[in-house]
Amino acid sequence: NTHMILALDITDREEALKIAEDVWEFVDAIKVGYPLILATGLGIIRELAEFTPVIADFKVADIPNTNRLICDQVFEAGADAVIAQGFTGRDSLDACVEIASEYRKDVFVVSEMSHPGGADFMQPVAEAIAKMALEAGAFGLVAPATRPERVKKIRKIIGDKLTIISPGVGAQGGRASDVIAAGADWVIVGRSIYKAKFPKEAARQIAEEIQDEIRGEY
Ligand code: BMP
Repeated sequence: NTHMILALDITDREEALKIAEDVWEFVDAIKVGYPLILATGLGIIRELAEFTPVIADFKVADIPNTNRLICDQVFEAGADAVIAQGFTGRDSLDACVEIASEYRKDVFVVSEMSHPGGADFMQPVAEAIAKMALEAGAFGLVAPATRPERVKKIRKIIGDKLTIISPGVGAQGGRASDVIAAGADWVIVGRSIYKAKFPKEAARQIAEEIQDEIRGEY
């Protein structure tokens, strides 16, 4: 377990597969989203699933019926988990959880986003979203590595019942060890790996930083 997820926001299929092949041993999952899928098609999910589990980051944020239709497509395409927004409310989230459970797959819910604007409107509702995600039977939350103190707060609310995956490490200024110390289970890293001159080395370094932090805790 490396406690690291690769965010593969690359728009060239060959390049994306090359990076996945290069770094898969240092990550526990690959997160794909609009940039890669819109550029290369949904079929890339099955190709990447050869290397690791795939998290489909579509930030699903619609009415329950549309959420159901979206999640069906995502899981039919071979994804192991989907990311949904929480602000659309309990019924919309329930729809995602319902479809995921039919496929025996997982839902992650965004509580608050990692960019500076994520503090504008999302932060005040993040704790309510975290509680809702817990009650709805989601698998985990997406919480910001750029604000470890917020991850700590969210962890207090949800206890050990939900997994926290945390983007914002490296390019956005967060540190992997800080957010793991704050209670995240996995860090999500994109540019710091796929834009590095040597992606494998970059991945290895962050993985080591995480392992050092975890060892230090015991
Ligand atoms: P990077 O390490 O290059 O900053 O990539 C972070 C990834 O996590 C991107 O795919 C981004 O869309 C996603 N993400 C984020 O950065 N902050 C959030 O709050 C939620 C996200 O999904």
